[in-house]
Amino acid sequence: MTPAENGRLAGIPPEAFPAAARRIMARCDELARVTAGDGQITRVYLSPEHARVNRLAAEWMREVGMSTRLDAAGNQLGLLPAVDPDAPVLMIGSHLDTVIDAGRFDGILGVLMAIEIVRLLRVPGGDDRIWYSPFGFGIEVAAFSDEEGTRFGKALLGSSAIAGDWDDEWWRLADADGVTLREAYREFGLDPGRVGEAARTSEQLVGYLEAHIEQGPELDRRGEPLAVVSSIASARRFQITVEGEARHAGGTPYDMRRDALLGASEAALAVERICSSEHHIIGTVGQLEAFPGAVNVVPGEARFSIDLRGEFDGARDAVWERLSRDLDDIMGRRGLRWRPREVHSAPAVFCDPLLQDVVRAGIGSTLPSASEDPLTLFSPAGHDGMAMGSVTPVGMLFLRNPDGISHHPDEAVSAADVAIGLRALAEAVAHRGAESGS
Ligand code: HGY
Ligand code: MN
Ligand code: MN
Repeated sequence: MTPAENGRLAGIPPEAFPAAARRIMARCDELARVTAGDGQITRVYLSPEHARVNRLAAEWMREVGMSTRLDAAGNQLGLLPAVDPDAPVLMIGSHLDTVIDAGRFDGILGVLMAIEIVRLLRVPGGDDRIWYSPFGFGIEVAAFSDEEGTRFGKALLGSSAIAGDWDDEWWRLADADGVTLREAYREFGLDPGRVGEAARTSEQLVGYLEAHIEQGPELDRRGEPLAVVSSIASARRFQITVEGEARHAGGTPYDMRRDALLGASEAALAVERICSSEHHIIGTVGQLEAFPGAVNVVPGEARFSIDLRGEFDGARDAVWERLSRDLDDIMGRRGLRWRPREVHSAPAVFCDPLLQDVVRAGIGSTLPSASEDPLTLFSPAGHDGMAMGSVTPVGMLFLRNPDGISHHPDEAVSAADVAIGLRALAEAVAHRGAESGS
């Protein structure tokens, strides 16, 4: 029997799932040690740590029989081919980069689960040392190089390159040390002129599937381990500069002050007030700096970020218009000037109905009763599927994240949930295989 028989898993012993989950948990710990931060997990695009985790992921991909390559955008890829060498691939994966002082599962879990899916589903060829996908499509594991946008502000750089949506304007983006994206490519050993070679066509892909921790509390609150994702929020990110006047902190009366930090602070409160009053709109000010940054000087300049998300692009953009008008009022009243610079924009992505169905069937196979309906959730968190959605159908599986804490060292997932998640994901892939007639 092959794992694909009747679109259901067969011949996979039940203990294979917890064993794979234990391996994943140990590898999440191993990857957590590859960091630029002292006692923190911080791993950004095109850094020495990025190169090290790519090498580890490649080693683990080869161990389960995949051929590996680093693509032109620094994404680490592994291929389990179909018997037909011209067959398209189902891409499964997530990202290996992190935010600053991150948890150990965001992105990483999805890459490691994809590698275990290959181990669970692969079938031997005539020669026992060669492994194949049992389906009419190959399985390609993607360890995306940049999803978070931590280093250059613009997120989804790795998956955007694969989706063929590269914008040459991005080469001028610079990190906090002034290193441009173009320079960072060269330092990493990549050729900026060849980034287009990372692009894939719709014909080469069957779809993109990703498993990810939820990064919110819904599953934990409902006592469920898994959910199907219906859509991924649209996102825009801005860097705002506020200009006022730096003056003496003691000698300047309040009616003469043009305090840029107070304008920025009032703006941050406006972000909370406006976004929290709208359904499925979320706004966050995560960075705020005052200049010149002296204890006895009224801040003459302030810079802050706005991360704005929404279930629908139109509603998100309407909130940005409303926020802009509010900022005009706040700054005008305080004698300040402000200007926004948009550093990231990605549309909402709706998960493909067929891939939602196969993920739902996968989760269904793990439920005690066939009449239970798996939970469906919208994702306010961003994922590589936002970029991949422009080139291929996208499907996602969420795993319970206790207390919903993420982008924080306490981020967690249980080995038991990972084992259930693996079973659901393997079933989902097998169901997709059945749809392709294998
Ligand atoms: O910011 C996000 O939503 C994602 O975790 N990159
Ligand atoms: Mn993240
Ligand atoms: Mn992530």
